[in-house]
Amino acid sequence: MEFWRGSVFYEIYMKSFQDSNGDGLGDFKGLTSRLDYLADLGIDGIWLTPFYPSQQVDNGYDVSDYCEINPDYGNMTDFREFMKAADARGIKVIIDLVLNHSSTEHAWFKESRMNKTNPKRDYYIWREKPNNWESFFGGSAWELDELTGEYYYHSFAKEQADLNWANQAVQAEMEQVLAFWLNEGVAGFRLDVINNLTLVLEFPDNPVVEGEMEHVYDRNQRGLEQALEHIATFCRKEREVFLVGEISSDKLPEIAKYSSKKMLDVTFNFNFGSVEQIDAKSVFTSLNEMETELQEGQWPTLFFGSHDMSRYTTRLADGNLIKTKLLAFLMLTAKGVPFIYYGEEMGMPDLTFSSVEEMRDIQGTAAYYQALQRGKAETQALESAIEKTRDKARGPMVFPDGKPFTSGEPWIKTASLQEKEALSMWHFYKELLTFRKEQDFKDKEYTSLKLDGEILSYQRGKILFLLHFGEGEVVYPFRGQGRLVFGEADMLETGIKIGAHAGIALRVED
Ligand code: TEU
Repeated sequence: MEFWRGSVFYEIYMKSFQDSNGDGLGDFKGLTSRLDYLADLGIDGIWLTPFYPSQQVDNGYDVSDYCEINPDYGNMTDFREFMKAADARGIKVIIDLVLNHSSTEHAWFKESRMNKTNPKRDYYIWREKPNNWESFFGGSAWELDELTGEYYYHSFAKEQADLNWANQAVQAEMEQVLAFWLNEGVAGFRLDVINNLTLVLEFPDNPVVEGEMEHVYDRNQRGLEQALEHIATFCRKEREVFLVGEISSDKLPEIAKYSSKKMLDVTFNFNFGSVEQIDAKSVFTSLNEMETELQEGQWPTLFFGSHDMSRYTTRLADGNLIKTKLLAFLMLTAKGVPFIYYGEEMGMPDLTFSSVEEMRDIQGTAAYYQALQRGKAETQALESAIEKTRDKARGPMVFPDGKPFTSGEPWIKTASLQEKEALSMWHFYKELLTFRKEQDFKDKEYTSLKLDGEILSYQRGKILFLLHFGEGEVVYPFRGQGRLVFGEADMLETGIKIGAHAGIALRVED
């Protein structure tokens, strides 16, 4: 079995995990000092957000050198020590790679913009005239560069110029980048917005329906499969390499196309990540969809949060840690590859904001200034910035041994998040991860997947999972022979009595 199929990954947002030198930014030395914490928690792999030199216009997703370490985070020696220490603890490391665009501060772009005949001109996408394509952060995706009087394409911020993947020279450069990090021992890559790689090179305008642009010609284009096959074949020349694709879509058929033995191992399934509400029925529908839309061997990802979205305890559980625990139980027991977002295990909620000065993320600040430009009042502009800012999920990590509980760090949203609750969350994650390790369901398909009222149930191997999404107690009419192996419930003559928002596991006999 491929190592990733039974693994639990843990996403670390570089800036906010652990600082070692008091400059207020996380770094590799800090991270290394926390590996024991992560090993003890019981995760198998780490996904690191970009740590390369960068202007930090989009938190490092604007890379200015693909084969170096941002000095804020340390140096290559620190990175190697981190890798060695992770390896010694059996923790695999996958790194975030931004193949779609680079920073405009990258040497390639600096050369590219010099003149129209520069050998690096075609590393990027230059046009005499823009079309109507919009950038993800708002406004035109084309920026006029005075130097040559042409426009370059940027599907994100104007400081993130899209690389021209149709150019073989760009592919060859990126192969060297992949080889560099593989040689450093990374177990795989999280490939950022990988579905933006290919474009319709005639650049037709995208249709606009009711004021909203439909991304018909700038995403998921022909040639993407070949590009991914090419990357995958290159990476897997010598060993197994885990490839996770970020395809910005919550539509399974769309993302499933790109996961196969020849392409990506898994593609992020944004379903749970983008929903605003969750209940037994919607989870049942989603899990069923994963069963019907994915072919044999295709494995879904399971996550509720990331650096791009509101934290799930706030978004889906109103900060109620009992409900949050049920979702954690789902993420770590359903079929798929779970990705824990740092701090979830402490029940960290979203940060709150009262002014745009407190924000760093371009998605929030851009929304603010664009609203003002459209003539909105300051309060409305702030509202939209608060809605959009991804900083809400990027607060400093609080460890169980940390002091912030007494000093009231800004990430503590309400007084109701007490040390006791956070620690109980942490214990829960640890127990669940230990349970996962001990039992043999991780690589198993579902032998049943059912919904009975507010109870979702699935069986994998010999373990039957019951997840109760409702209030109050219910009795689930279980008649077989079973032993409770996780969670709390009363085994009655008539069935199993389960409390509100509880998840339990039974080992059943044939
Ligand atoms: O995100 C790409 C992206 O479009 C996501 O924002 C996605 O659409 C959203 O999460 C779905 O809900 C990646 C990085 O994760 C993000 O932080 C960067 O800003 C972006 O690429 C540009 O590199």
